[in-house]
Amino acid sequence: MGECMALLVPEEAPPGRAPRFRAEVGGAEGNVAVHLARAGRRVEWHGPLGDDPFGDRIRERLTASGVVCRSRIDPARPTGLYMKHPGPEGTRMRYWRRGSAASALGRDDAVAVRKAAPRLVHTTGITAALSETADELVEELLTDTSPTTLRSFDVNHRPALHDTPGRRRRLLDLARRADVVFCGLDEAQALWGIETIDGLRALIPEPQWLVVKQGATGATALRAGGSFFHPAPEVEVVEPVGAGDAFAAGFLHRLLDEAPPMECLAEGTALAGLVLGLEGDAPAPPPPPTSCDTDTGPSGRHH
Ligand code: KDG
Repeated sequence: MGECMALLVPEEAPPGRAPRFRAEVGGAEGNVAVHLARAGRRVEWHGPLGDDPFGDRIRERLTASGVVCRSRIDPARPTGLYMKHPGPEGTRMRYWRRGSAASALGRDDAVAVRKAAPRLVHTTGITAALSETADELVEELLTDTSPTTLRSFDVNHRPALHDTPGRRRRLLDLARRADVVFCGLDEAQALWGIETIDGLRALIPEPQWLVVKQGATGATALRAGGSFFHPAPEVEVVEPVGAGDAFAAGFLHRLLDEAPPMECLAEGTALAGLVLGLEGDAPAPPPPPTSCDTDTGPSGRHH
C-alpha cells in the first residue's frame, strides 16, 4: 500500500536543459510489489491514481510486471510525479505530489486490504508522510490487520517529505507497531541520533524482525535471541534509489518461504545489488509476448 508516481529521469544534461527525459515509474511500495511479483509471488498493489496518462502508465507498468493493480481512480486529483538526477551530494529527488491522488489515502483504504486477507502487508514511512489521513491509514494497517498477516514497515526517511521532530517521533511509533521493520543505520542516525545496531534494537525492541541496512557493508537481521549479518555484494553503483526496496522485497520473499535468516538476507542483498546497477528504481517489465511466442500449433506446443 502506498503511492506510485511517474518518474522522470533527465538524459545527458541538468534537468533545466535536458532535451529528453526518460519516463519510468517510482514509489517505494510499488517497487517492492514489482520485485515480489517478478519472484513469482501473487502481489496486489493498493494505491489511488489520478485519471491521467501518468496513472495509465503506472497501471500498465505494474500489470506488465505481474502485479495485480488495485488502484482507485480519483478524477479530482493528479497522479504524483517525481524526478531524480545526479547532484553534487548524490542523487537529487524532487517531488510534485502535494494534493496527489495518494495524499487522499485514509483509514477506509484498509478495508480492501483486509478483505484480500494477505499473508503480508508492506507499507512505508513515505506513505505516512503524505497527509494526516494517509498517516492514519498506515497506523491502521500496522495495528488492525488479521493476526495471520505479517505487517512489514520500511522507515524510508525522506527528508524532503518529513523532517520535523514530530514526524521523526511518529516514524518510531509506527515502526514499533510492525512485525518486520527495515531501517538503514544512516536513517537511524539522521532520525533519532542512533549510531549502532544495538542502540537501534533498544529503541525498537518490539518487532519480530528488525532488519538494519548498512549500505555497502551489508545488512543485519535481528530477532529474539539471534542476530545475523550478511555482507553486500561488490557492485558498480549506477544509481542507488530503489535499492532499499529491492532489499526489502528479497528479504520478504524468502521470509514468506520461512527460509533461514541468512537466505533472506542473501536474497535481499543480491536484489539490492542488481538495482544499484540500474538507472531506474526497479527493473523494467519483460517485453510483451510477440505473436511468435503466443502462436501454438496443433500439438499445443509453443513455436
Ligand atoms: O525507495 C525508492 C523511492 O524513494 C522512490 O521510488 C520514490 O517513493 C519514492 C519516494 O517517495 O521517495
